Amino acid sequence: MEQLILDSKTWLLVLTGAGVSAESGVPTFRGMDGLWENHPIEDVASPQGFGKDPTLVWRFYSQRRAGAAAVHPNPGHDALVAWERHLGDRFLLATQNVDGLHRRAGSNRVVEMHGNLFKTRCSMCKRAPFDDTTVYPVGTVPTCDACGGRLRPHIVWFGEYLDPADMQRIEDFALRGSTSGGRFIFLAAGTSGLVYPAAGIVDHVRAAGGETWLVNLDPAQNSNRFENTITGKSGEVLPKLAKLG
Ligand code: BJW
Ligand code: ZN
Repeated sequence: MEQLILDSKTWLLVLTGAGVSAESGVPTFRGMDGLWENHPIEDVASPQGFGKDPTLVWRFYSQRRAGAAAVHPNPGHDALVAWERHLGDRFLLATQNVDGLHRRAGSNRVVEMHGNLFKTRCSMCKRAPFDDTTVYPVGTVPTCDACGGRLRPHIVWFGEYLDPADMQRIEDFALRGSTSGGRFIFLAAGTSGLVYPAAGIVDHVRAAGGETWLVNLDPAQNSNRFENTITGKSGEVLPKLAKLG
């Protein structure tokens, strides 16, 4: 297998998706054919779906909270922790995963692009998102202590904008990496390349002169836009991929 050399001139931006948590036992989205209990994912992960049936949406997220709380990081998560320790501020992890497993593994320089399963916020007032591990009883919708409005998961749903501060952090890192005079690498792992804006990062990196790598079990929608592709499980490939120099 080709090796990724991570030395004192390397800047590394990593993007992860559901496939990285698959070996921990977290189901992927497209692995479920984009369905949860026969509901299209867009129905339980969109503001329209929440407006129509908030109890269904809370059942989906409560079930996922319980599932994510019961699993553990895998060797793919651990490899990324080791790379961050080696590269320090020349490393950034942008994850689409909301399960919190990267932080539990020990990653610190993490941007959770699609939010966090263990945070809740009010859909009505400006109260800040708060930590919440509650698995709400089926059929209930929690309400806000401050305004009485419906609480919702702190998740970026379809049709919602990602936090501009998160996107800025990724762009700033890419700019610093690509103008550093060193080697700027983008590596995506365990993601189908279907959901934007994450799926478009590869194009921005190539335009900025970066090197691109993909580690995925199946071909991704955007595979042909990567220069290096490795087919396999992230928990097996990532621990062997890098040579720390
Ligand atoms: C393994 C493995 C192993 C398995 N090892 N690999 C431009 C073009 C077209 C559409 C759009 C566009 N810009 C925006 C859109 C609309 C939309 C979008 O992208 N739609 C597409 C479906 C076409 N995007 C948005 O709405 C985004 N918002 C936005 O852009 O705002 C601006 C805007 C406003 C108003 C209107 C329009 C635009 C927000 C997207 C938020 C996505 N949210 C979700 C659900 C919430 C999170 C949650 O509840 O968990 O996030 S969708 C779902 O997909 C989830 C994931 O984070 C995301 C990505 O999925 P991921 O991680 O890639 O997982 P899978 O399952 O798809 O793939 C897993 C892969 O792993 C597979 O390939 C396997 O082979 C592999 N694998 N085991 C390695 N062991
Ligand atoms: Zn409120």
